Amino acid sequence: MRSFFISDLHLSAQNQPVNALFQHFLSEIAPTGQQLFILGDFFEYWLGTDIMDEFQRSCLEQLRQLSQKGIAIYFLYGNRDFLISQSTLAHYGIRLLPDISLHTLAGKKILLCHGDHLCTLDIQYQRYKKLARNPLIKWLFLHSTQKFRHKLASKIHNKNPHTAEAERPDYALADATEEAILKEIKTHQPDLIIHGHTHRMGLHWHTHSLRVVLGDWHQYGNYLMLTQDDMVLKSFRLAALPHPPHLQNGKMDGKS
Ligand SMILES: [Mn+2]
Repeated sequence: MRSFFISDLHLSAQNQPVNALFQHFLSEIAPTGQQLFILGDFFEYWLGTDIMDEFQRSCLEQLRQLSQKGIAIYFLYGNRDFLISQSTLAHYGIRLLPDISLHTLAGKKILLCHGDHLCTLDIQYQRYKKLARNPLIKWLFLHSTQKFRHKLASKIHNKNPHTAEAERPDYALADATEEAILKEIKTHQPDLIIHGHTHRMGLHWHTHSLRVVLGDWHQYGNYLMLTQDDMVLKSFRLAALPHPPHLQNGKMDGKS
């Protein structure tokens, strides 16, 4: 059994380089596994099934085709695509998981989450999340006019799109805190925690639990591959893409 884990692709019709990476992943990498876990922020934003664009539809349709090849596809919400309904996902052969989701894979107890709930010092974000996930607020948003939803999305979308992540004033606050991580470990005793959201790809030991942080997709696509014998956190790029400028000064760019 080979499982793949991805997150933070932030797919949108406007971001063709990332779409090209996703196409490569879909055709060459994902079909070599049996399970694909998408750990949130698959889309840059989701404004409702009634106004999904052709690009979003084709992404979901491609996942449906992957699922028809016998690959189980799981999805958990990120902060940008939590409005996709379970029934929309099911229509495309995708199974929705709760944000803290426990699995046994490759003989290991694995905790999957998007990762935003671990960033407990990001008070402003946690306040926003509480409001945005309120069922009444969600209902009101999804039933507001398309014009209003597009307007709000473009406001969020245009918020400092080119500010390097490490230069944001709240950068230090927007990482998973040791306290929140240890709380999850104490509650669930996982061998492995896998999450995204922070865009700080890496491996971290916390006592006996290993935490894998998936990377976001820009010049590189990133995934974790897990089998009984191997665990590989890997980045790939396409030959036609220019050399990533964000590595020249040792900082990663992007936005969470
Ligand atoms: Mn996120």
